[in-house]
Amino acid sequence: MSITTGTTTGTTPAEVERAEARTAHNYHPLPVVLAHGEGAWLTDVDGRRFLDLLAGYSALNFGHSHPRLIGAAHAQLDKLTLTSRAFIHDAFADFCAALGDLCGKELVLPMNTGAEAVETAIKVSRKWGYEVKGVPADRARIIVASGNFHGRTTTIVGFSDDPDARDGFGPFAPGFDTVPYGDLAAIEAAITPDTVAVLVEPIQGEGGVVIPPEGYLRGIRELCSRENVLFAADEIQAGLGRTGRTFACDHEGVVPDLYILGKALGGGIVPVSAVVGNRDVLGVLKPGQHGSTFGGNPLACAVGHEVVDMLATGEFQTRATDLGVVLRERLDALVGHGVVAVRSRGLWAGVDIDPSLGTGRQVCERLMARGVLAKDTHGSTIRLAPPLVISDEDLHWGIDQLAAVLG
Ligand code: IF1
Repeated sequence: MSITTGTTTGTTPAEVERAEARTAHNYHPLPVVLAHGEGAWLTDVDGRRFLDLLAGYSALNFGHSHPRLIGAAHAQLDKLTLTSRAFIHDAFADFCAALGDLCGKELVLPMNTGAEAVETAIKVSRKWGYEVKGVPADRARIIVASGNFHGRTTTIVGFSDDPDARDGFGPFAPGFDTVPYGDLAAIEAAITPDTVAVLVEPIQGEGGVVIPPEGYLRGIRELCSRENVLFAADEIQAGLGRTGRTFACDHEGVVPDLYILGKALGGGIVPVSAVVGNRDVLGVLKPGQHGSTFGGNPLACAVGHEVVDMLATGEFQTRATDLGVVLRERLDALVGHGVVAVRSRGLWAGVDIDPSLGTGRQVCERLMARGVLAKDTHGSTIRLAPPLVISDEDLHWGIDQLAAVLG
């Protein structure tokens, strides 16, 4: 493959230091300063090319600068970019109808970031609990799973069990009960008359692409239906084609009461998130009770609608399924050769590296030197999530680089 890839440890130190001189150090980025992206490939300020195996934590499912998405953004940029929800604009109804139809639901509540959508789902679930289920005021409880990642607001980190995400940010909001992920009996045992929702990722991303036992999602669905509890599925990272289906819940034929969406819904261009459900749940919100300055803005709706149209054909889901077989076969072949365990669904894999070979971060640094960008989760686990537009050839080349750094 005649490409110039990252053959050193990254961009010149001066560029890196300049980038970091004026920012809070809430990240420890790899020493690379990117300047251009197209498809599955990125180019840094020195012209070095990198294969992107992170895809913005699944916000770039359609790759960098997808022509359909860039086109939709350009067309809207020249028309109207923001009105606030004090008024309606001509891209709003079509986006909400298209997204609602994709989910098979009646109503869409558009927000911007994933955390805002999760917070919205928490507020709606509580309000539904008080006004529909009849839970006494301020008694609502929501069941969450250990190992969760749902965002960085103080409500959300308050029910995180990751010390880095949680410590030092208290006091936290009450009303959350944590149970082991994948354990249906634990959910059943945790449900009380005050429980208004079960909030889980259908596959845990930051936990290291943790796939629950077959039947877990169906079990949650049945439990929630039986106990009059809402099933809120955080599909922000797992959804929108990543696992080979439109939604990760589709693998078990499960429809949650609330879809919580984000990341790829914005096409890798603008933050677009949403909570999607039926009127009997989202209808509890009345004017003035929830909102957002940018939620549902014209640019977001134009890009989000194009994303929905791109997902409607199923081509990206099929692509993630077919290339996911290649990804899994190649990774399985590395077990015993530097890889301890592999978890994957579609084009999304958690790879546990033999700790004796280094940390996940160290492996990612070695990958960067060979022209591949990826991100560790915790310890010696790396997550691989290429854009769904990656070619078969590039996917093989990327895994070849992983095999080489482990060899
Ligand atoms: C960071 C992690 C991934 C998410 C799920 C909600 C959100 C996220 C399942 C919130 C966001 C991002 C956040 C970003 C890194 C990344 C991440 F490492 F933090 F945990 F992907 F796994 N639900 N995940 O994955 O969405 O508000 O960010 O739009 O905070 O470092 P957001």
